[in-house]
Formats: sequence, C-alpha cells, structure tokens
Amino acid sequence: MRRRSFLASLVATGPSLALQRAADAEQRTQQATRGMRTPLIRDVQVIGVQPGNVRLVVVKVITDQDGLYGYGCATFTQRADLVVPAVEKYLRPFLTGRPADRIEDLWQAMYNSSYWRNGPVLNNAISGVDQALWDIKGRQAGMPVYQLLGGKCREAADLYVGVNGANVSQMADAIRKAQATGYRHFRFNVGGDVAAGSPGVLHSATAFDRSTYIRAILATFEGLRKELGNEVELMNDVHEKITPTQALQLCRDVEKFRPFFLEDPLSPEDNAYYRIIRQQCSTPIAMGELFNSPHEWTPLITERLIDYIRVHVSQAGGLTPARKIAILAEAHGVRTAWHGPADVSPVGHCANLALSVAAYNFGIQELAAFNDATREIFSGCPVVKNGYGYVNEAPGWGVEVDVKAAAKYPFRQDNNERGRLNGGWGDVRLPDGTVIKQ
Ligand code: GCO
Ligand code: MG
Repeated sequence: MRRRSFLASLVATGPSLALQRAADAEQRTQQATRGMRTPLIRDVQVIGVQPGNVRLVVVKVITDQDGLYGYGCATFTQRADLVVPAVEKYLRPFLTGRPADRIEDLWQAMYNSSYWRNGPVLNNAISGVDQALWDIKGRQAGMPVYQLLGGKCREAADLYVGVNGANVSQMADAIRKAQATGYRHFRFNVGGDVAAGSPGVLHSATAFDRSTYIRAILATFEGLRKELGNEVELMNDVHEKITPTQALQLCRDVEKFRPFFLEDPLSPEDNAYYRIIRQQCSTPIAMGELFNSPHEWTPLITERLIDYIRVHVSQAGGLTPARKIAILAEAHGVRTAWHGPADVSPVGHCANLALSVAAYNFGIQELAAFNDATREIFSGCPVVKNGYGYVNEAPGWGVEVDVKAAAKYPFRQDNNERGRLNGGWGDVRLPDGTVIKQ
C-alpha cells in the first residue's frame, strides 16, 4: 500500500508515461491478487503411506502464510522409496523461499533443474509439488481447482469399473451387479498363465502364454456380448503383454464386438505400430499410462493414432502438463481417460476428476475404490454416485491428510514378492523362459 501511494504521489507531481504504466500495473496486480500477498514456499514434505496393497506418495508444500499449504500426488508405487529423496534432497532446497503462486514458472524450473528429464521418478516428484501448488492457489482463491481450469463442462465424470471373474458368467454377474449401482462402462482383464511344469514350460515358475491370453480376451468379449447384449460398454486392458503383430490381429478381431476401447495393445516402445493398426481397423484405442514424455504422447495425438489418452498424471509431471495434453488432444479429436487405479492417491484422483469435468474432450474416467484406512488418512476422497465421480466443491482439492493416521500406515515389507521388492514387480516369463513386459 505505502509503495502504491508513493507511486501515486510521483504521478501527481508531473506524471511520465512509464511511471503511469508502472502505477497501473501495480494496481492491476493488487486487484488480481485482491491484496493477497504472494505466498513463499517455506517447506516441502513427503508423506509415504501404505493403507492397502500399494504404496502412495503425497507431497505437502507449506507456505509462509499460516494455514496455507497444499497437497500433490507423487505416486510411483513400484519405486516409491526413490521419489522421497528426489523431493527432499533436490526439490525442497530448490523451492524453499520461492513464490508459490508461479506454477508454470516453477514447473519449468524444476523440470530443467535436473538437466536430464522426463523420467518416472523425477516426474512424480515434480507432480507432487505441482499439484500442491494448484491446491494452494485454489485455497487462496477460495475455489476448487476445476474452477481455476475454467469450470465444469459436465456435472460429474462418467466412470468405468473393473470386473473380474474366473469365467464369462461370473464376469457377466459382476457387470450386472455393477450396473445395479449405476455403472455403464466395464473393463475386464483376463489371464494367460500356464502352470509351472506344464508341457513346454522350460522353467520352474508360472509361465505366461500369449496365445492363451489372446484367445481368452476374444472369448470373453464374445461371451459377454452373448450374455449382456450390445448396449453394455465393454473394454479390455491388454497391458502391453503381446507382440505388435498379435496386437494388430487382436485389434482387428475384437472390432466386431465393438469395444468402447482396447487399452495398451502395444508398448510405448512400439508406438509406431499404431500407424499400421490405424490403417487396418477402427477399434478405439486407449494408450498412455506408461508415458513420461511428450515424445510419447505428441505423435499419437497429433497423428490421431489413438482415441483416448490415458496418461497417469503424476508420471507426466502433474496437472500443469496434463491440462496441456488435454488441450492438444481436444484439437485432434482425442478424448481423455486419465489413469486412475489404486496406485494413485486420493489427491491424484481429485486431479483426474478436475481435468475430467473441466476439459471439453472428456472420454471416461477410472476411479479406484478407497478402503477404510485410506479414508482414515485422507479426508475428502472423491464421491461416486450412480457410476459418476464427483469433484469436491471445497477450495483446492478439498483433501486433508491426517498425519497421525498416516503414521499408522507406513510402507510395509509384506512377506510376499512385492514386499521383498519394496513395491517393485517381479518378472513374468513365456513358457520358453523369455521375460516379457507385464
Ligand atoms: C490400469 C493399469 C493398472 C496398472 C497399475 C500399475 O489400467 O489401471 O494398467 O492396472 O497395472 O497401475 O501399477
Ligand atoms: Mg492399464
């Protein structure tokens, strides 16, 4: 205020255009921030919890203004222990003292501060801070983050639910049960396991047989269409377990079952094969949860080689890059289907939902269920009604973390392979022993 009256007095005593402009700019800043002082980052903390089978990582950015802080999702569950020091050792000293209201600037600064970039660990660390800064801006503005993205294009996000079953009729029952609670879209996964010791299996572990897997996918689509008809929306996650040639054949063979989408028929390493698939069938493709870099999503979107972009928001670096992906996708007729399984924290799910209600080119949203322990740690977990996911209307993400409850659920060393591997995955092998992507 004192600075403004000084500037005004200078103008009164014989104004120069530059001074006038400076005074105007100052006034505009005051109006824009309604006198809100720029919050400075005082601390950056990491909260690692395991309320269920997966490890969740959330970043808390604390500002120099009492009670003004924010949370962001940095969950890379297979390497959660590596994200913690990436934040504490590198981003905390880098950010402390900087203005928390310059989100794009800080994103670019963090992104470039490691020189080498676009990796899952660093992107998740950046995401945790980025989403926390959006939370802070929403809390400062007294608005939910989706309002900062331009407000709602729809009341809520249509969700799909994952269904399992040992056979088609069990899956059909699971779908009917979920339909009764309001869901309209269903994704099924099948197995391709061949028991250890079976003829042709050259190693002692359970093997994975690709042909068995592909036949199971086709038989399940056929069986579910017979049981449930053509109206129900069906999807399958191929999970990049087959060869590009098999993926091409599968995309052609499922076409007659009119899937809502087929997910990850290819690995990111084989993205170029989508040009061939696109020329040969119209099966809708969803891809992207494994993407960490613009080099992966840009060509698939700009060449219209996929129909749904399924980026895991924290793997791309947070809300800031994700909203740009949504805008690029809109310009190319690609819809959003943000990755939303159990290895996304409730904060990350809020970010997914904000993007899903605010972006015009919404497709579908995945939203994992939250167990009691997760709800004990995180208040403000998104609400699901009638197969729709609802954004919180509270400022920011509308999520609070109970640190006492969080302390009850540290990362566990369960007595199983995931526990032994600190949340990492073991290997999956073909009958001849070849290790494959899983
Ligand atoms: C999905 C995914 C998950 C991943 C998991 C990896 O589409 O929901 O493919 O099932 O396997 O998120 O940690
Ligand atoms: Mg998937």
